[in-house]
Amino acid sequence: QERYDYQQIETKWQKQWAERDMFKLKQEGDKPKYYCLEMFPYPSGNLHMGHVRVYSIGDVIARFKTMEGFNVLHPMGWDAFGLPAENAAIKHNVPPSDWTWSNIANMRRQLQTMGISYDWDREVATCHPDYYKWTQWLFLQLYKAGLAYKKKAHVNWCPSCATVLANEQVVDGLCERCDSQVEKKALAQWFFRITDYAQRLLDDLNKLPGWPDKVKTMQENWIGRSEGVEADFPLVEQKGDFDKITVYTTRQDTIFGVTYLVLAPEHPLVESLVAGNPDEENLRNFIKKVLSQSEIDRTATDAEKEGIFTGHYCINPLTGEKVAIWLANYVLVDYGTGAVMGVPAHDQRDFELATKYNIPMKVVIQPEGVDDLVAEEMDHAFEEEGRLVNSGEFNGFINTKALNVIADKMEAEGKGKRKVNYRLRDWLISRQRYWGAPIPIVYCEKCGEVPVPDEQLPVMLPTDVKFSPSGESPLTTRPDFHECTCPQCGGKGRRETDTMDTFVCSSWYFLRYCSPKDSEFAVRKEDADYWMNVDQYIGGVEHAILHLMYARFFTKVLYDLKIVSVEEPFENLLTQGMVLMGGSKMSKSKGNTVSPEEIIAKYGADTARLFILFAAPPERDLEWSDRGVEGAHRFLHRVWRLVQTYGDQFDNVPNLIIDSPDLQGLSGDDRELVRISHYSVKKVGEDIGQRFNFNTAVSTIMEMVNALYQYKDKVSLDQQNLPLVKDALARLVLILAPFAPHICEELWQELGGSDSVYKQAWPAFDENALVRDEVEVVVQINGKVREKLQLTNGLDGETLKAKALENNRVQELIAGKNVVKVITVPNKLVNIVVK
Ligand code: ANZ
Ligand code: ZN
Repeated sequence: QERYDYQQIETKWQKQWAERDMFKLKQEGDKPKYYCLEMFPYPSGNLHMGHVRVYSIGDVIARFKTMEGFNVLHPMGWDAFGLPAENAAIKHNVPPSDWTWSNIANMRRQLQTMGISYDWDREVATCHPDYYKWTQWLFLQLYKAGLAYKKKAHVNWCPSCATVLANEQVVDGLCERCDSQVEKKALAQWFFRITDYAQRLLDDLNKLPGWPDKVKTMQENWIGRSEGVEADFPLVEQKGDFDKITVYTTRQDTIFGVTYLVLAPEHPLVESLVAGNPDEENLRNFIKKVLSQSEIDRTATDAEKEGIFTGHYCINPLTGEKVAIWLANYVLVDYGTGAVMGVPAHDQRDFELATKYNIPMKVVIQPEGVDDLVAEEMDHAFEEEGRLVNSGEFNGFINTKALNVIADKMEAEGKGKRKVNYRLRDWLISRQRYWGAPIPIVYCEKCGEVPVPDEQLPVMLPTDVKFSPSGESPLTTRPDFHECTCPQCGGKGRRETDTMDTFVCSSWYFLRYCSPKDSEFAVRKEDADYWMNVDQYIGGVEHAILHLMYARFFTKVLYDLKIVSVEEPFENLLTQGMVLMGGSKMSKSKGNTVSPEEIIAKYGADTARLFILFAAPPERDLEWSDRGVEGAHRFLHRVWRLVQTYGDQFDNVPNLIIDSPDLQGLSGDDRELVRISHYSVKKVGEDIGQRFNFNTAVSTIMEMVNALYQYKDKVSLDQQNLPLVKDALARLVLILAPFAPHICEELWQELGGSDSVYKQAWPAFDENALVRDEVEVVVQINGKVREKLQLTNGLDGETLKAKALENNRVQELIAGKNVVKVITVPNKLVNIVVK
């Protein structure tokens, strides 16, 4: 074949691979296993370059590990529930399920044109009843273990649409659909008790040396462990059920500096402080205003601190002083105890509130050796280390040392207790949405909350739905869905109409891939035992916190329930960088995207893959470059032509790979050919297998191709060692195959290879072949590089000097000058000093 007809080649092999079930997993008993997983995509409609990048990376690894002799699990599926399908349904009047399945079909087709080695028989889609049946079953396992529970939580509520909004649907405090002011409404919501696992999720980060440090740090911060004290401030007068307020502080060393106390506006005590209060109206307006602010707006460091005095007081347990009780926006109800002691001199947020409302400040820490802080003169809080003052018996202590002493005293006197807190909250998993896995619970007037029995799963999501203009979930408006009988007493029941957060579906899909078709189990124990953990997980760093935390949580729960035997799901994690265009992330809204489909049509999938793997190391951002794509394309042409040059010259050369070449008696050029071939195999294998340096692997392959061309151009055909050339070309094709599988499959067949290139073993290399017979020695004159000599390895200094001085060019350059000195470094350098 003369021309590199990539379209014909790619179509042909994709078809043949499919017909021959090439990528169907065959679990061979004597091989070790390798589970290579890329984060599955949301079926938005079309692949984008970010997808091309992550799936190309995964495919190189999967193909390489297959060649290395592993049983490789390399599956693909769809994270298919979620809000965009509902929005599309409302906009275009198509049912979410139709929209989703047609997107899946399109994206599957696009992925297939990339030639990725997926076992499509293992495909899963989270919106398929065979999948969400098990999501529901897992929900029930958590429920039965006491890890799923219902409680009231504040959700975004659009009063005019009469519906709950996801955070993304609230734009600048307004409903995305109708622009009304969004309110916070307390509605009963389902939660998973991930906080029970906070400490384990934190501790076990130490068991993940194969994760990037930045991801582990993000998880650590998200878990946000802190050690402090819960301190009791007795109320001056009992209010309702309360006779004290418990605050959480990590800075009990500052307790003598407390000048007020703050409750979150949602704190349960607040109602009894407000009801009948002379300032009731203002207080209620304030509370309403704060509740309409998002948590982010309330807690951002630069957010305006706002508060209001309740008119009530409590008592500082250590000083006995009367302390005013305030409400403020920056205190959150669901962290610590929802109450904070205000120390304006030493906490910046408190400082800002106190300054704004003229609340007194009291300095209780002086900077060491300076001792001149005066409350009236401060322009920000003093938060550093120092010595305690105005702190009674603790005066003179270094504040960090006083932490323990004061905690001891409070515990001894029953005024407080040490407490560890986590920023991590329980996971709110219910969505008042249609396109998600229905939560398998029935409410019965007699029996209350009743779990749906296993044999009634899945609770099917109706797919023939119409949306009302408000976008309310069709589940709530369809009696045929929510009217049911109670599984326990047979009486009248009402089905839960909330569905699960899509993060629930994606928290266990890596397990389903181990037994994708099983009808008895979510995952078969023996399958999970064989395949887990995922050896290499690849995906975007945007999932560093939520998805990766939830997947770890699920794995730990399933470990505790003895469903799986591993405590961590992902042994190694690679977070690939973004694909940039002109320095910013490719995105539809910026209009700077390049369509993978067009690139593949124009240059072929092999070019697209090769470019994207060559353009940057996988963890770095990658700048899209048309020139780069063309370069990759030209390179493949060059590889093609090289093999074609030899054409029928190989007719009488039986070998492909020569395992241990006979190095004796080879000419210099043949010897170098062998060296380059073996060196390239070694280098590319290490770059892929040990470091994921795909870009340097590709440049090594490019250098190898250059060397092969040099050999071809330099040595006349009748002098060429054709068995060695064929060996070199076979090696080239094998090591390029993980990157550019179609062209390599075609060339492999042309070289006379048997079976598929995908089924070949990664070639071995011979250490002896790596040793250079010749080395390049640089000749400098007065320190400037003037000539390079190819010399036999290992010459001594005297010989080197002689070789350099007899060189023609060197003689020209030093003609008429005095050689003062010659310095030699064996195998490297000759420096001639002249005057
Ligand atoms: C008094 C104090 C003095 C504080 C001081 C800090 C500095 P971490 O480390 O994140 O756990 N806090 C406690 N509960 C809160 C809530 N629900 N909403 C907002 N803030 C809250 O932070 C603990 C500190 O954050 C606590 O220590 C408390 O303020 C505040 F010089 O108590 B501190
Ligand atoms: Zn009942």
